[in-house]
Amino acid sequence: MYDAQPAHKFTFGLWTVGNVGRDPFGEPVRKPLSPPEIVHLLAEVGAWGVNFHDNDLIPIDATPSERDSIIKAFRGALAETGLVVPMATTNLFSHPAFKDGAFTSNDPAVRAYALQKTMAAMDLGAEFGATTYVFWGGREGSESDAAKNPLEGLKWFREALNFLCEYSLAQGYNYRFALEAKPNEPRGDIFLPTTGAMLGFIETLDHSAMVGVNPEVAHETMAGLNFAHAVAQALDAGKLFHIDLNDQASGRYDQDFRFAAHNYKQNFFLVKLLEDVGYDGPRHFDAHAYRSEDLQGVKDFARGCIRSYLILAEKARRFNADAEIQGLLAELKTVEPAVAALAGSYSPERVAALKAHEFDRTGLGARGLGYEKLDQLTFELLMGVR
Ligand code: DIG
Ligand code: MN
Ligand code: MN
Ligand code: MN
Repeated sequence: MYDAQPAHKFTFGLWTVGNVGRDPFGEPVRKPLSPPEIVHLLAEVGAWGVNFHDNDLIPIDATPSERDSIIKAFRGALAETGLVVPMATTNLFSHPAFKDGAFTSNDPAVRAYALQKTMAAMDLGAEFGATTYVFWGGREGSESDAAKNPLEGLKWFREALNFLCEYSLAQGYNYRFALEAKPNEPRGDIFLPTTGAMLGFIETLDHSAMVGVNPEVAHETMAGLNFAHAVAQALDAGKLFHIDLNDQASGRYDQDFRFAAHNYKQNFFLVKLLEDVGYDGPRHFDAHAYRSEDLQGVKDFARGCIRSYLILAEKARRFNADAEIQGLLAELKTVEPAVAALAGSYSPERVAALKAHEFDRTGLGARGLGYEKLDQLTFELLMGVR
């Protein structure tokens, strides 16, 4: 019941199980794994696909012959395991050149270099059949707003995305762009900090139809927001093009925990939402093992991401089949015919009916809604006692 199938489309980035445990206060604790080693590890734990930043696969200073042999070895591992590459992205945050951002750097040479690097990375992703291209603007922000006018930052970001949409179309790539929001870290503030902000920004782009979002659990949680609500807004707008699953304690730095490692309840409602709507995109785990872990621990981490998702999906099925829970929900949906007639879109008849209707606001206020029982039943279902 909790074994991954290809239809689940579980994916991991090379940088996730390849994370060597470096943090701002400590050196690596694990030896690096090569891309083929990562591909085989992901196949072993049941992943369907693997994603990469350009420099996860090809080191920024690789020679052309080194690049060719890396690509050959990676392609060989994909062929041996059957893993696919659904998503690619660009590392526009590690090299010092991007210390003040990439597309929104004050330096036009850096902005131009970011375009060049992204086009090359898009070419690389297309070589492996990637159809989603993620943009996470980790350095697109500021510590002091004295240094950069946020309006100018947004203009530059829009110019870059408009240019790269044109490039994708001109190349005949089948990319959909997915913008990933984060409120801060590594910058003091990152532009377009939430999925909602991204959805608003997308509508200002020349090719907004090919641009959606890649919400991440940890990032909306860092902003103190309800992640399932952010995903619902993306789904409502037809813009959930990808999703980064992990977990996070609110009010902390970006922890990128194993999926559902911290907030079972929030992630239950997220999985229920995705399963209820029949989400058919990749279920991407953008997370990494605790720094305490060795290679076995990294495999435990990856298996845990998958099993936790499947366990919560089974809980969602039980929630939907639970007679007592569904009975309570049905009661909430019970509406008197006279009130039901008031629903619907604007019409002069409806205006007249609304103006004429006698509402019993005392009765409306006095009605008990049964949410305590409903939430307790949900808790008991999650705790396995029903
Ligand atoms: C941060 O969560 C970002 C980077 O890991 C990457 O650019 C993107 C892809 O999932 N998420
Ligand atoms: Mn993150
Ligand atoms: Mn991350
Ligand atoms: Mn992410």
